Parts: sequence; structure tokens; C-alpha cells
Amino acid sequence: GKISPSMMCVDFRRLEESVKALEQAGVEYLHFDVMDGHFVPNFTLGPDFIRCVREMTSIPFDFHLMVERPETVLSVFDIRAGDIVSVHQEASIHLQRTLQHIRDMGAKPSVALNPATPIYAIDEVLDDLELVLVMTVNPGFAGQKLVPSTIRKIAGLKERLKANGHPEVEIEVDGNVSWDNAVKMRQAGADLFVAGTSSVFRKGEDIQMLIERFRACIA
Ligand code: S6P
Ligand code: MG
Repeated sequence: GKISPSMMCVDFRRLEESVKALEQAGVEYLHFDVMDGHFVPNFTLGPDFIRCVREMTSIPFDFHLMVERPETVLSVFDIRAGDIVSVHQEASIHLQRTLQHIRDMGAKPSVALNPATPIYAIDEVLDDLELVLVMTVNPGFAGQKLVPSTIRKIAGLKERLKANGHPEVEIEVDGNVSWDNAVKMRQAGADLFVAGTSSVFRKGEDIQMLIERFRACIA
């Protein structure tokens, strides 16, 4: 499995050294939670912060857009080839066009699903995406508890992708990916894991060591 640490969980006073430690630890992506106060009841990282991190590292970025009408804000972000861009199925009316736009930007198109959204909601766009982001908590905040039914959902999605002729589409999981939950998610078929306060971001503990431990859980 691959790792995408959640940048909203970083100690902002130690931003640069944290990014360097993540780079040293060899994480595959950096996960940026973008919230607009409408789609979710919170505000988080914005384009200036994300640009600032871009100057510190060449790790590809994993944008998680928790915003209404994501197609209207894509151009605001510094999206580059090799990045992942996830838009929510629930937030995008012309989802196929939005995914096509992301692909045109050279990035990997991905659809995020809230816990209550059924997996068949993306049946008609499987040709247009490279990943599906399964939310394992309701989006909006770090430090929440797993919605248990989402583990079954990951396994169901894995099956459905295969049955629909798209076994290459990867599954990303986000929310309370703890040591124990990471193992269950891996068994269910997840490929990319968002690491947050449940695992690698703990005050006073060494990020690099925690990433190593995390990697063992998702091997
Ligand atoms: C939640 C957001 C996530 C969180 C992540 C935090 O709305 O999309 O990316 O940052 O879930 O991890 P944890 O381990 O605190 O749940
Ligand atoms: Mg996220």
C-alpha cells in the first residue's frame, strides 16, 4: 500500500521539518484537505498554503476538495502532472466533465464518496477516473471515529470495479486510519491510505518512525 499523510494534521509551527521528515520516510503523496465551509462545516487548507508546501518538496500532491461545485475552483490550485485530485460525487453536478477537466490538467482524476453514498453512484464514470476515495468518516474534521460499515464498502467497491471491467482503479481510504483499521482496510482492498492523527501525527513522537510502523500495517 501507499501512504498519503494528511497535511491538516501537521504541527504548522514545524511545517518545513515535518515535510522533510515525510520525504525522508518516502511517503508517496501529501494529502491536502480543502474545505469551503459549505460542503462541510469547516475551513482548512487553501491555495497559498499548498503553493508554499510545493516549494519545499517534489512529493506529488493529493488534493481532497471538500467544496461545492469543485469544477469552479480547479483553476485556483497549482495542480501538476502526477497529482491526484479528488472531487466529491455529492458536490459535482457534471461529474464526468469535471473528471475530464482534471485529466486535461495532467492529474489523476478521483471521486470521493461520503459514507452514505452508495458505490453504484460512480458506475457511469469508471472510464474517467483513476482512483476512488472512500471516506471512512464523515468529512469535515480530523480525529473522528470510523463509520464501521465503510470497511464492507471498500470490499464491495473492489468487487464492483473488477466486475465492471476496471480492476486498475485504485482505492484510497480517508478517516480514522488507525493501526488496527489500516490492517482491516488493507484486507478489504485499499491501495492508498491517508494517515492522520490516528497514526503518524502524534505530539512529541518521531514522524519517520511512525511512518515506518504505518507501512508495516499496510504491507
Ligand atoms: C476529514 C479529512 C481527512 C482528515 C484525516 C485525519 O474530513 O478529509 O483527510 O484530515 O482523516 O486523519 P484522522 O486519523 O485524524 O482521522
Ligand atoms: Mg481528506
